[in-house]
Amino acid sequence: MASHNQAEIVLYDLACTKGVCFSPVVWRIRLMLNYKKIAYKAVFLEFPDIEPTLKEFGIAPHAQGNAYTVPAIHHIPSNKYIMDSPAIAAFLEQTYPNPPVPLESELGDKIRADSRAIAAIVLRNSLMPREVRILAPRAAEYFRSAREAALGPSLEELLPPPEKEDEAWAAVEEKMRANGEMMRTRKAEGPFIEGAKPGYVDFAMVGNMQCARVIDEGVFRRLYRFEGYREVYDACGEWLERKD
Ligand SMILES: N[C@@H](CCC(=O)N[C@@H](CS)C(=O)NCC(=O)O)C(=O)O
Repeated sequence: MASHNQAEIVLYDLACTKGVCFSPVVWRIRLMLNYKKIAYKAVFLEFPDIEPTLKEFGIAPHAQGNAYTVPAIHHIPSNKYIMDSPAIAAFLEQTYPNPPVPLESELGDKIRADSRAIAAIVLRNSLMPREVRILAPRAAEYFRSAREAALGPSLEELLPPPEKEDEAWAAVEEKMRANGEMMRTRKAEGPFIEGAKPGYVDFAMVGNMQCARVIDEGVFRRLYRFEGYREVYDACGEWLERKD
């Protein structure tokens, strides 16, 4: 792996008190950087510092939603700043085409859409109230007020008591199993969604799992126990090693 000193890319990441990457969206890009062995260094930003930092670079805000988000990158050789994971992924694929990371997958899109439809709420309720516990005080305050304003209940109210949380996961069990099985469609060719080689969709699914893992090992295990989820996660293990 190329050293941090010769970085061609500065990756703007989301800080947590564990000092490692945990944002699911940043993980997609990290997995791509690690897989392609691109030399990069990461700068961790606390939630309230994302906007002022990225604005200062002259990056145009998003038209909708939060104006500034991570991941963002500075590509040093071309002096380009890019925000938004799809734009960053497309840039990396064009600039560093080997090894290739296919950005499109019809099968993968179906798996991701189904996974969101099945588990988004249960996963959110398990993760969001725990996420606040790994943020530094200023970031935790920002996160809490933004999320509570958007959702209504307090973060603590979102987290069900243990038996209710088990029930909520049990209610999506069958559908999650079928979703995981779909990830094994090309198992004869290899462990990834499209078979032998990873694509962006594998990195998106594994990024979500790694986010869960950093926040709470127990929530991660609720995903990892499904066949398909487990194989893809394990097959990406090498590119999950660098987290800082
Ligand atoms: N569409 C963006 C979404 C990225 C995103 O939502 N990032 C979160 C961190 S996981 C963020 O930066 N939030 C800023 C905030 O909440 O103010 C992408 O794909 O890059």
